[in-house]
Amino acid sequence: MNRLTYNTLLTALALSVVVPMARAAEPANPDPYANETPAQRDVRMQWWREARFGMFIHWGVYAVPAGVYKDKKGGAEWIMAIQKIPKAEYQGLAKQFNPVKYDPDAWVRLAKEAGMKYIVITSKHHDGFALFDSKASDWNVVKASPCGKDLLKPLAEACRKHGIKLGFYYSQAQDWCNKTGNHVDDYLRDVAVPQVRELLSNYGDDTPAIFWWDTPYDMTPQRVAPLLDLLKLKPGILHNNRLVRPEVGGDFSTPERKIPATGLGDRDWETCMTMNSNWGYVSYDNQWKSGENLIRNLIDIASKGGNYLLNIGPTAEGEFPQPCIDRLQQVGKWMKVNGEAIYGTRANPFEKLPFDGRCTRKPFDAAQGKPGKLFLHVYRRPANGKITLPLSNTITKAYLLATPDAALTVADKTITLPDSLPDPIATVAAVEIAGEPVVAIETTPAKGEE
Ligand code: FHN
Repeated sequence: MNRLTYNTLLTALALSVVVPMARAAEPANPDPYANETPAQRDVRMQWWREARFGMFIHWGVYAVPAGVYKDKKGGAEWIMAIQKIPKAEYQGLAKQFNPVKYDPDAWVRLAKEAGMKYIVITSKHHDGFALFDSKASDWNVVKASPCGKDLLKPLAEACRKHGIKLGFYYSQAQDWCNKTGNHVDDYLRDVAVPQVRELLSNYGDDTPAIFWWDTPYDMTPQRVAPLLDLLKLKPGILHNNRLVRPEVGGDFSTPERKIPATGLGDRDWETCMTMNSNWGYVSYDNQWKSGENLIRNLIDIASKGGNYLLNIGPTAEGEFPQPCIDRLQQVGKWMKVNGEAIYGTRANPFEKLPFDGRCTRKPFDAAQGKPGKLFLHVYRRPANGKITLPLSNTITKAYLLATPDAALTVADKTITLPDSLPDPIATVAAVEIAGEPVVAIETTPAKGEE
């Protein structure tokens, strides 16, 4: 074999070894839950599915104009964009953002008394103003406002004290002050990624429990990869579907201001909703939803297997508007009696309910020796006071959650309600059944069988 052929062979041999090693290794999937099993996911989601009810808080410099700028009404948290306020002028408003009445412990107690189990607060909305101390941008509450202190830290401490989970909302793609032009990649590199790292690192091992992305404009899998990867800083953290479009990823979908007619199948979901007509505080917005409406929304959402994230827009001084407090207390009063029919429940098993109301349920738990329970949320008492359930199961017991020691009359599949119902908004009857509900399919009798 001549020298040339020998060298050629050696080179080919070397390349046959080197090339595979040199081939770029497949980039690791940035999604921290890419390899999660359904059972692992159920464990991670359990507290959130149990919670069913949370508080959304939209708070920032936009609470200063509170919907009015130079005597013109329009916009809440979007006022800068809607009223085309020049950046320097808008940033000047931060000099008036001094929440001297901010009492995070009181906020958390109000949420807890309402029956809420978690809070999601806007750490940075589209205007770019951060409610936290950030090294990535001076446009934040510590450096740009007389407040001069991080507002998330005391809230995290109050949530920890009262056993409420805390989540951070973060607008990862829109930023009207920090992002110049369309340099989205520069913005992500210089502001969004460093700030998300700060939010995931600086508020304790348990905080945030949720990351709530929003408006994924111009987001691509490549652009969001570093943000997804950062979630590994908080093992077990939940995040929503709004990091990137199509909004099908994350741990739960987020229908906004609406309740899906029949839920979203097996997908976890959370309806976020304003208490009046705006997310951020608007001084003249008195379109408050009634307490009855809010309670029935909560029931309706739980009966379809979802969570309710109900919004508060605090004032620039750091207070919840009184109509919000009144409604939170009214919902809390109902939850004190009926929370068992909401927390940790699953969707209504029936095609059609034989009464005016909704149904939630808790599964039969053999390990704990707990019977299956149906919760009938009765909005209006049937004229004859009777409800016959299309069930094959045996009904072993029935009682109102308001009067658990007073058994209701049960005759086969029919329960008889008291002459008057204790709660005009929704009276809940708990119906214990043997096993998981087996819904009797209503069949119209064939010809001649009538
Ligand atoms: O543009 C935001 C809006 O201001 C608000 O934060 C809602 C809450 O879900 N999200 C976006 C609109 O979908």
